[in-house]
Amino acid sequence: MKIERVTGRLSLRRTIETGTEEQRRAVQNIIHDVRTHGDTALKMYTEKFDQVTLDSLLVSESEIEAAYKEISAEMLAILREAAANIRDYHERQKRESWMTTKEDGTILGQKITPLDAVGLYVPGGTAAYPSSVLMNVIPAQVAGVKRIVIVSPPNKQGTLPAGVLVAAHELGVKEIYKVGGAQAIAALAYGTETIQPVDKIFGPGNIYVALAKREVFGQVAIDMIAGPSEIVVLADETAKANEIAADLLSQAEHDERASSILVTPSMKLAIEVANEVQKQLETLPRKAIAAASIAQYGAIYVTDTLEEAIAVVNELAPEHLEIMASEPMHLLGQIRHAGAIFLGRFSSEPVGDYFAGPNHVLPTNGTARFSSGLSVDEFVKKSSIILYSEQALQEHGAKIAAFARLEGLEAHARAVEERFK
Ligand code: HSO
Ligand code: ZN
Repeated sequence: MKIERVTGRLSLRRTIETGTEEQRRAVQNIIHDVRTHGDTALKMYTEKFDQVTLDSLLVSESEIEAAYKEISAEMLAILREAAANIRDYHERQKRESWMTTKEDGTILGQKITPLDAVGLYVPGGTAAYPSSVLMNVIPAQVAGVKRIVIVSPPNKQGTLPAGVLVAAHELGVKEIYKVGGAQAIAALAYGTETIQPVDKIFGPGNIYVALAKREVFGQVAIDMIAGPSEIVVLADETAKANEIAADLLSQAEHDERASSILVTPSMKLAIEVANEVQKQLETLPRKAIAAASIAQYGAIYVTDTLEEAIAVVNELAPEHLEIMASEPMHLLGQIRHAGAIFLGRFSSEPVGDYFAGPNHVLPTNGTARFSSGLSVDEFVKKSSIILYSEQALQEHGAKIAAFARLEGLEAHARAVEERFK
């Protein structure tokens, strides 16, 4: 891992994949086909891209049963405990509707309503994470969303990974469709004979999925466009090199484009961590991915002081920040930009990926400067409430009419005055 002394400005920002003109056109064609041919188009594209012919897009009872046979009782108990922790944490995010009354009888308020229907895209292959099913479905349920739909590309056997099916079934998700890619996003946005449209689409996917989400935005809402995972470790000389290296590699194994960075004022620690990363890499099953990620997007930044290291962290605005210093809680106040903050050596990042309770869908690419992780808020909307009393309108009506005439909107002014003719 390269060690650099840093002084100036830094940025984690990798270029966001925007796709080629050809890819955009392909996605537009797929969406058009799904809109005009519905299920027929979905099955045709599933044959073409996933090389499997399906009778039914909907996951059947017997597939769920088969999935349960693949998951041990111990694993099921772990999944349930994680789900309970995640539910507990998100319950605290729930916001209540509110109303306030003034002396003249005016009532103002804000009504919180869950979205009616949401869709979750679960990517195929090794990125089909059961933990992400929990992280997306649970906040939706806590918000009160009634209809939750999962879509995911089928494997060659025409089914979905057991872990994904069990996680979804545990949460009571009934609609799980075996369809992926841009065609799945089109189905969620516009609907087909089998799949009723939803109001908002969540979840990561490949470039075609990302482009399709961008394409249907407006017809439906979409969540953030998530980039590859990132971890920044802020450490002082008291931290342990082997633990830091292990945590850096935990995110490096996600993706060749994942980014793992250590920021420290200690050159001694920097050298130790660089050696440890090399050593630990050797025995990782996903060594090729992790090594590529470390080579391209890994870094160790050495600063003169801990204060400067904190400044670098804020500059990077990472998805995950681990603070491994003697008094991590004392540094918390100085951290301004990070999706999730892990304090102390026993809060290894995977604790948050799977189990602690906070969401693992977090802002990447420096977007922690202005956005937050997935929460219950993303599954509700707010309606404002206005009730003016006769007394209130009498007192303020003329001002409202005057304001309307300033904008040249006579009908607005008269609407208010009509009450007092
Ligand atoms: N670290 C990922 C989430 C995840 N990790 C899922 C393991 N499974 C999000 O940044
Ligand atoms: Zn992870």
